Amino acid sequence: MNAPSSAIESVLVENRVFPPSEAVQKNARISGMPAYEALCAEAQKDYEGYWARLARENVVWSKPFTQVLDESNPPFYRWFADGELNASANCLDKHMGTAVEHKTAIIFEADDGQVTKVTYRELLQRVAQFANGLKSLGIQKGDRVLIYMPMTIEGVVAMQACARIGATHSVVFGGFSAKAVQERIVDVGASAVITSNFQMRGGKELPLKAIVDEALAMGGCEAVKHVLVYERTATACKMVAGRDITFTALLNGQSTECPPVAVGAEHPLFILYTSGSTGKPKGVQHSTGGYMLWARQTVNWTFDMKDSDVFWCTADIGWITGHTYVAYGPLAAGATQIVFEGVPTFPNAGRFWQMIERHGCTVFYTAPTAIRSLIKAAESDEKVHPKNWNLSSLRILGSVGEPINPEAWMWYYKNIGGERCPIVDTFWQTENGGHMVTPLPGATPLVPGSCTLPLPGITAAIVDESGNDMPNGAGGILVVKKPWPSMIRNIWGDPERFKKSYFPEELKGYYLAGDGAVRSEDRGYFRITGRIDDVLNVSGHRMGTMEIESALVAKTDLVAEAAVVGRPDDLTGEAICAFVVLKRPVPTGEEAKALANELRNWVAKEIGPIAKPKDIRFGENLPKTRSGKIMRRLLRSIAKGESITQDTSTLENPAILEQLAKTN
Ligand code: 6R9
Repeated sequence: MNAPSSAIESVLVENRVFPPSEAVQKNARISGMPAYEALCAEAQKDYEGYWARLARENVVWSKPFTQVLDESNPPFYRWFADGELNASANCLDKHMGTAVEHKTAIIFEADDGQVTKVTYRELLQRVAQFANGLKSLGIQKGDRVLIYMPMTIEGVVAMQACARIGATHSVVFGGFSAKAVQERIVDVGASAVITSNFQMRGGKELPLKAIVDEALAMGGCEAVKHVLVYERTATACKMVAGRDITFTALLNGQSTECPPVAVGAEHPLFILYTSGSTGKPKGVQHSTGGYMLWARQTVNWTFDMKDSDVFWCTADIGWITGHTYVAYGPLAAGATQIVFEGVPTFPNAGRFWQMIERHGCTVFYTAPTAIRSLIKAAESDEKVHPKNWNLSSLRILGSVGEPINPEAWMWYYKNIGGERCPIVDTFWQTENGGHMVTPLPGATPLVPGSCTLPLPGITAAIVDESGNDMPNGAGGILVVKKPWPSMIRNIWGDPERFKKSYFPEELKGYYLAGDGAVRSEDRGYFRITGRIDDVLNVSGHRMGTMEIESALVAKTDLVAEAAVVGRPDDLTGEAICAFVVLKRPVPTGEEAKALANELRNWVAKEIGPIAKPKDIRFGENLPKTRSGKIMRRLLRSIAKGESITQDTSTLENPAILEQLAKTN
């Protein structure tokens, strides 16, 4: 493990305090710090009793649980294990016969601006019909279904329909390559793939089904018996007879009623792949009961969701944020939400602000990287500045995915929130299931750049490498001391890696988040200082350096060796820098540019465009110790453009540093 990075630290310190607005505090579910503290005290006094209460209040159980936390086989914790429920019933059926039944569940805005709305009742019918379609193909409880879909109502329907019949879904972000799709199909053992002929992004029609075809042709996917194809656009795509079926054909004649299948609380609702510091992406396995509890509870606490709210989380369903805060949480809370197909810059960089005005959005949740790029756009073009739109409907703003720098925070606060809306800077991870450390809009005084305090019951702490508590003001490793209901249950098919990655022995059995953090001396507020492992955060997307290195060296005709590090980037948070040794002399000028581009495209093909290195530097060799270890610290300095001040005496070939620093 590297020491917590101080790279982003310099731009992250800000001491102004913004107490909760009175308007939000007045009717908030958690109103004022004493209310927050009372919940923390309740959790501390009777941990299991607290979670049992929340589980009863937030989840509809078809069979009530009698056990709360089962710690008999750590770290394989089980929650509410003898209880039974259905996640889809908790999002849809439970609203039938209530005021929510005919309320708008989803306001869908397509890439081209066309709007479609569905009520909770209609959504339930569509989910049930789709679930019947899945059943007609023989898909059933326990099967794994891979979903590779654009942001659409149909994407949410596909996830909910799997949940309804007890099939475990694994959603793959539409920006991942055929190779990445194939690896996930194989690892998860999918028997069906749900996809779309094309997706529309920024006015362009991009293929999805063709990528699935390519993935399936790579081999190892023999278990896939069905490919279900949503006809998003009128353009035809290749269909394989006997394997592929369109949504229209699948749904034809299917009933809009389908009883939800009750599953045990520990039944895997989904598996979502995320990058780790070593090896292939990890299939993060989540439960049904504990996950649903926290999805709903955090929507109600962090976003203080009210009946009248119009919620918009801009995350794609291919990421955890799109699972918890698009596909499940808002529906379980009975909220009206916006689902957006397109990109924030099409037809121009005012799209988000225009949509907030158009739909009367009240709670807006996005990533710092989007905010930073929209600041840049607004500063260079008056026409897309948010002041051109009426954003007075907003009452709460949220941030997720990476640290938000105080400058971006202040701009968001002033220009989007009109200095009226609290910003909830929510820290959490794929493995956490839902928010962990975050302000509560009606309670927590805000400090820009700080995710403030753990939610009640979340035992987040900062420790040293032996698991000892660090005092406020001293940085350390972020851990969670006690298991919590929505935590990761396993790495799919790899329990050993699960134990090693998240519960290293030296940390006393605590959950290791993989981030460095520090608590402020005055308030004990948490500030995340960045990953302490070899995971990069590029535009809020997690990328393993090893993953990108393996992709580069897989280009065996060209690449001999590669090392990948991150460097700070104003727009994307971190940028990917690759140092590459070719199987030919070090190129310069146009040749170097052409080869760098070839390698970027190669990485896009191996993993996806989000993994393309921004910088590629060529050298004869990499800086290594005499024992052959690549000195990444030095590479990080070179990537940042710093002069090397570290001790280089253990280097095998110090001259290489100069060469790498020169080429770009
Ligand atoms: C939800 C999500 C998790 C990593 C995490 C951390 C970073 C997320 C953050 C944040 C600072 C925040 N991260 N939220 N850092 N402040 N509010 O993003 O999950 O894709 O798994 O990424 O993102 O480094 O470890 P995931």
